[in-house]
Amino acid sequence: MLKKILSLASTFIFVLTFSSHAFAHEDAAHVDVADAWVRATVAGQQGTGGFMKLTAREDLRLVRISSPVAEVSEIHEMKMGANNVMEMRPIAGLDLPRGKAVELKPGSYHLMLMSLKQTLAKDSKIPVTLYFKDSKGAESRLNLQVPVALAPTADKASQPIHKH
Ligand SMILES: [Cu+2]
Repeated sequence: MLKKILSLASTFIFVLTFSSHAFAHEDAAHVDVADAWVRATVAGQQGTGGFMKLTAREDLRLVRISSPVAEVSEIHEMKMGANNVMEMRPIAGLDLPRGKAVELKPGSYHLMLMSLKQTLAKDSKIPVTLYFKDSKGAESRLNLQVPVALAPTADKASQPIHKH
């Protein structure tokens, strides 16, 4: 009987711990997210980018992303290629050293949503899930509702969505 109570108590504590994380549902990664936004699209547009500042509370690596609004979701890097042309390409992962803010921004690292299933209207929000691996290879994830905006400072929708 005591055992049962103890196990119930620990379940309760577990639930409390996780639900106190305002923005993270399920098995939340230890990552703070700030200034997240996804660029709005026009009808028929195939792809768009997502941007945010990620600060991990332990050494983590962003290994993949997903969103129900896109057939294909990738982590991209943009940099100057040959002939002084900006090029972007998918990368296998993005290291997030503990305590260091890593910025995903236009012209640099970004989340790439392709083969969009819908137009992303300004001032709406879309679900995006980030998947991380820690130094031991354990996976965790973070479910976000990311504001859709025209530019980072266009309006309030692009203000930080995750605060402690
Ligand atoms: Cu891209």
